[in-house]
Amino acid sequence: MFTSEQAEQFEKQGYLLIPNFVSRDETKALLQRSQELLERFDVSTHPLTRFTTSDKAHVGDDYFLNSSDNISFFFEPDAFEDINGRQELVKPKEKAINKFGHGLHISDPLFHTITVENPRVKEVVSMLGFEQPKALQSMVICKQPEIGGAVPSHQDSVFLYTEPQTAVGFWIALEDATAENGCLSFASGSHRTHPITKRFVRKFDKETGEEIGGTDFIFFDNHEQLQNDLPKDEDLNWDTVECKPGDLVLIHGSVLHRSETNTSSKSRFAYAFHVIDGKADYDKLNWLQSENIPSLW
Ligand SMILES: O=C(O)CCC(=O)C(=O)O
Ligand SMILES: [Fe+2]
Repeated sequence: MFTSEQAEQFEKQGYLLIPNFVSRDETKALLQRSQELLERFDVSTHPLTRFTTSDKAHVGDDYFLNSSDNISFFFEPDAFEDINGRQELVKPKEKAINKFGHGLHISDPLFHTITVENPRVKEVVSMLGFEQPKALQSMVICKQPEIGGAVPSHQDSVFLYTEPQTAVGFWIALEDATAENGCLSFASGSHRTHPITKRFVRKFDKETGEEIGGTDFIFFDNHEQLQNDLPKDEDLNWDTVECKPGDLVLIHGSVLHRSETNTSSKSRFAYAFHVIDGKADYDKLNWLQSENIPSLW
């Protein structure tokens, strides 16, 4: 049961830990499927391993921009080393991927069920007041041993922008997430004090209105002023949220959150998906465009 006290705590903190949201068996099955997907993925056809020219970043952009309804794999930069002027993969592929998505909930039956057909998820979105909840994106974040990169402080609505803002993240630990292996931490209450002042967008030609490939940030008029006026990350209080497999962390679209590098020997797999309300406007500037955004009811 998702109680009104939990909804209140979420509104207050901008995040909420719900222990045992997914059963032990389901969590195990999701972790096992994640490992199967990593094993099955063909590294030889991946753009970042095929292209070593200066175009690499753009190839990555296209691969990223086309990932909304399939299972695309994104490497950890530290899985590559420069060997005789070539970037070579120096980790086994299963240990080299930072995350994969963003359409697990569309293409994989197990992830589909846990996301789109999950009565507990429906209960949470209903309690949070969603009218037309839609599962916009999903990913497994691997946070690999030794090289799992940090996720710098950010607000999800910058990347999943609706008007009014409605994005909420569902982050489910598939393994223990601890301070050692880079669990999430939150600036509690920052969703109330730190408005969204920028957006991550697709690039368009100003004259023709045509999409020109790649992504960028655009900044709102209040961006600079608020950057100066609001407390900086280092002056905020960060709550470290350790999790057991199957625990859920709900993430408000405007709350500042981050995770540290994993320097430990243990991976930290998590499944995260984001829900928006279909009643809000989701425009074509958003990096993620999809014909196929599943409704939760
Ligand atoms: O798993 C992480 O380290 C970051 C996840 C995150 O920022 C999100 O799911 O919104
Ligand atoms: Fe996030």
